[in-house]
Amino acid sequence: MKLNTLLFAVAAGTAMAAPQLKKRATFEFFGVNESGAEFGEDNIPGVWGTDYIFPDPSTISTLISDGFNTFRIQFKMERLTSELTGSFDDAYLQNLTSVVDAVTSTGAYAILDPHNYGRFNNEIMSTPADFQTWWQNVAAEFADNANVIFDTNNEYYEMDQDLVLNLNQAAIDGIRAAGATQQYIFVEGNSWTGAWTWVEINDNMKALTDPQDKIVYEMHQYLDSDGSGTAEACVSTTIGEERVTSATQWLKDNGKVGILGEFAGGDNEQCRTAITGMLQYLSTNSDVWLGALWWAAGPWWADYMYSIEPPSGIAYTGMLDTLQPYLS
Ligand SMILES: *[C@@H]1O[C@H](CO)[C@@H](O)[C@H](O)[C@H]1NC(C)=O
Ligand SMILES: CC(=O)N[C@H]1CO[C@H](CO)[C@@H](O)[C@@H]1O
Repeated sequence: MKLNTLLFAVAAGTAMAAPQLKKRATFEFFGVNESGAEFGEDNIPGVWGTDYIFPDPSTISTLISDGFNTFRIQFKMERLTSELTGSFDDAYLQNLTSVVDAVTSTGAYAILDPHNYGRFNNEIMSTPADFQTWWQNVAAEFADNANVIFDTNNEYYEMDQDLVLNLNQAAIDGIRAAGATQQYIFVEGNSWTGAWTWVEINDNMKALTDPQDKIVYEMHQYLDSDGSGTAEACVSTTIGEERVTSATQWLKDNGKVGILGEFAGGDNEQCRTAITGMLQYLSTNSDVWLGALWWAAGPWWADYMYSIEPPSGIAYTGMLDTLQPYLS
C-alpha cells in the first residue's frame, strides 16, 4: 500500500488526485476507532493530557503493520470551534491534523469523527445552515487530502427524524462547497445509527444526495443484549449476522453502500463466533458493505473490555485472530 501510494504521488506530480489504494481481498475499509480527543466531554474545552489526549501515531503504525487501513478519529466539535460558525482553536486543529497526516501519509484512510451525537454544547443542533458552515470550514482544511473521510456526526439520537436528514444533507453540501470533492462522506442516522433499527427508524435517509455520489451509510452494531456496547457478553453465536440482515436488504433495495462504523464484543468464545459470523455475512455482501471498524483503540483505554490498543489492549491480544481474515 505504501509503495503504491508513493509511486502514484510521484507520477501525479503536484496534482492532488485520489491515490490508488491497493485493492484488498475483502473490504475496502477495515480499521479501528481512535479514541482520546473526545474524552472528558464534561470539561469543555478541557486540558490536553488531563481531560483528553490525541491518538498515538506509533501505535497507529503498529495497527497499520497488522493490516488495518482505516482509522476513525474521534474529537469534540466544541474544542475545535467554541461556536458553530466561529474560528478554529488552532492548537487543537493542529493536533488533530497531525494525527490525520500520520495516518494518510501511509496510504491509509483517516475518518474525521465529530463525536457529538447531533449536539453542540449539549443542545441539539437545530440550525442546519450553521452546521453546513461548520463543515464547510472544516472540510476546507482537508480538501486536498483524498484519504480523509468526513463522518457528519457520531450517533444522532432522540432527534426529529427530518432534522437528522437535514443535518446530514447540510454537512454534505458544506463539504462539497469547500472544494472537497474527492472524499467519501459517511452519514449517520438517528437512534445511535444502529444497524438493527435502521430500516424502522432511518428509512428517510435514502433521500440524501451528493453531486459526487460518494455517500456511505455508516451504521453501528454491538452484540450485547441492549445493543449498547456496554457488556462483555454477546447474546448468541448468531446475533451478529441477525442484527445486520435487515439493514443489508435496505442497502440493496435502495442502491446504497454502507460501513459498519463501530462494532465490538467481549473477549470470549461466544462473541468471537458471533463476530466471525457477522463479518463473513458482511463480506458475502461486499457489494453493499464497504467495511467495518472495531471499537476502539486509543491511549487511555487501559483495561477497557474492547480496547484494541497495542500492545496489550484486551481485544488486541484476544481478537486479532478473529479479525485476521480481513486484514489483507
Ligand atoms: C497539542 O498537543 C501538544 C503536545 O503535542 C500539547 O502540548 C498541547 O497542549 C495540545 N493542544 C491542544 C489544544 O490539544
Ligand atoms: C460503546 C462505547 O464504548 N462507547 C463509548 C465510546 O467512547 C465514548 C467516549 O469517547 C463513550 O462515551 C462511549 O460510551
